[in-house]
Amino acid sequence: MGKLEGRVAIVTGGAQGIGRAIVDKLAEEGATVVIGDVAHEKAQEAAAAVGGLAVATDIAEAGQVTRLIDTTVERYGKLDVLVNDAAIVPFTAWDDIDFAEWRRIMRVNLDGTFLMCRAGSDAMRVKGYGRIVNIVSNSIVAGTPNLAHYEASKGGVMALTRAMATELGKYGITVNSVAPGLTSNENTDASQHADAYDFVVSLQALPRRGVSEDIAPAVAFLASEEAGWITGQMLVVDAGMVRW
Ligand code: 4PL
Repeated sequence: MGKLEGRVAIVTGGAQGIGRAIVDKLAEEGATVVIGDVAHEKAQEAAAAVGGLAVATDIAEAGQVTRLIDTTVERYGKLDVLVNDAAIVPFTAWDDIDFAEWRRIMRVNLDGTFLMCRAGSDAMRVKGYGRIVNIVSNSIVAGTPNLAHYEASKGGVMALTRAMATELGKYGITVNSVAPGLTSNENTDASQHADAYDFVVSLQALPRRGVSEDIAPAVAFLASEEAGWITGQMLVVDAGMVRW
């Protein structure tokens, strides 16, 4: 019996990368999973593989967020778990971050996560139960270069997580974040971040390059009923690169 048996979960960004591994893990633990992603074809493929549903969603559009939540509740009757994984992972030197580039990242990573939390927590309150897990990054502790706007957005999500934990505890809702380190997946492999794989491993206590499947178990734990006395926390999952 999985630890998410009978639970209904939304995973944004579940079409690929870390989000896809989270979808597979939550389903393996018994959850019904709905994927909200702009990469709709890949999302449909990922959802079909676990008997779930994909709803084409740009999380930065309030109307699309409402549609994702409403579709989930109409189809499956409730919302127990919300994993906010959808994000843009840029690689931009500080000198090249103009205001348009800053807003491009903030719009999705911070504004979009806010919209999902705002609507998702309302749906959870109906049942007096909820688990929100926001995916951030260990780079907000490390100050990793070429990610200043991304780190500002993820630092915002970490702080939002703490504030929401305080206000939503009385409704049976926990709100935590998981902070992955650099992991190899189809997207990072194809990016300039791949050049840092060996350097990052040299900073880790555990000298092995991470993959998406290294992150998903921490998310499943915080999304489970047994994590019910943990809220407002950031769990760093990065082989010991940073100590928080
Ligand atoms: C250490 O979250 O945490 C590169 C790219 N290096 O996205 C990240 C580190 C990246 C990170 C991240």
